[in-house]
Amino acid sequence: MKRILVTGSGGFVGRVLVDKMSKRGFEVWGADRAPSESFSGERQLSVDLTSEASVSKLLDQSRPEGIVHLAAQSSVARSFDAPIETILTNTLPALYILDGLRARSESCRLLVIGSADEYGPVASPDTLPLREDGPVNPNNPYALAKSIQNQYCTGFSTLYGLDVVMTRSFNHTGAGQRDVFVLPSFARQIAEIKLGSREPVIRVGNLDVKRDFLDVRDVCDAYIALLERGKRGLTYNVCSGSSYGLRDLLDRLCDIAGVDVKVEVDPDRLRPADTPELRGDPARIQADTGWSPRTPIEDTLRALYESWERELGDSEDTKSN
Ligand code: A2R
Repeated sequence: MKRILVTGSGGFVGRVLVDKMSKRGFEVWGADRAPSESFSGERQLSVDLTSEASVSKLLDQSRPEGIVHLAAQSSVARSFDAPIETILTNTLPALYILDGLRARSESCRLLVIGSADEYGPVASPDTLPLREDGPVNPNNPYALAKSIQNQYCTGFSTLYGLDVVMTRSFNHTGAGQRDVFVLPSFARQIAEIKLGSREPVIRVGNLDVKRDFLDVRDVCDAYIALLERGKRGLTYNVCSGSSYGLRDLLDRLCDIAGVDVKVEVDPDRLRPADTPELRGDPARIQADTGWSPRTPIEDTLRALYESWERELGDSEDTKSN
């Protein structure tokens, strides 16, 4: 498998994945709504993946031997305000790709990215860590869409013998993630405080939740491992098996920056429904691919914080020049 199509190639994960795969000698094609700096020339295709005709053309142009389907409306918070857009964006592209592969009957492995959010609220801590064969119970529009996507990927794999592998990816972060997500939002505010452009007050949502966080670079290694060694028709947790409280991660970011802050809860940042703890069981991916995460959480937080300090510092320099 050499020629790989990455959808959502200009996004947070896509940029890291394209870089890693190119360095490992894959011929990488990228598809996204807008052109991205990671590519030059014909291997970058600007498409709206919610159009069946565009997806069909994309498959004909790139003729992939493997596809990593990342493209999505990726924000849970936004999904509450835009449920229809989220459900269409997070279901139609995979369906069109599956049907395109069915119609072409060419051998191509498809890796479809789902979410740990599909598991929904955890009824009791006894059900942790979450396993792939446990129940799903999506409680927001984003999770609902990802869960629908997982069901028809499984169905198409069985019904038509397509070579599909799915993930349920737990939280991940790192340099370059937008501040609509929780840790980049903390990192951005802390960097603003450090650079003197903000009072030492951080506005937060619910800090009493625990999440299983991975570094985006480890997540991309997991996707490559699943593309190469995942078992057809199976869903894999992409997770560390450990969870961290948001309060603890906020404290660690402040320590990295060397700032003292006051914390204020912002009601606009509280979600209508929140799951107290998400922690996955990585046994399946470890057994089938040998993958396990390698980046300590401290390194991830430092990379995230430093990327915001750099970005905000650069924009201050630009303003003052
Ligand atoms: O919406 P935009 O303009 O930011 O583009 C996003 C792109 N995308 C699409 N591309 C083509 N046709 C579409 N209909 C379409 N809808 C969205 O996918 C963006 O460039 C990319 C997603 O990047 P991020 O939002 O940065 O997501 P991230 O963190 O890279 O997540 C990758 C995957 C997603 O499936 C998440 O749901 C999952 O990992 O956690």
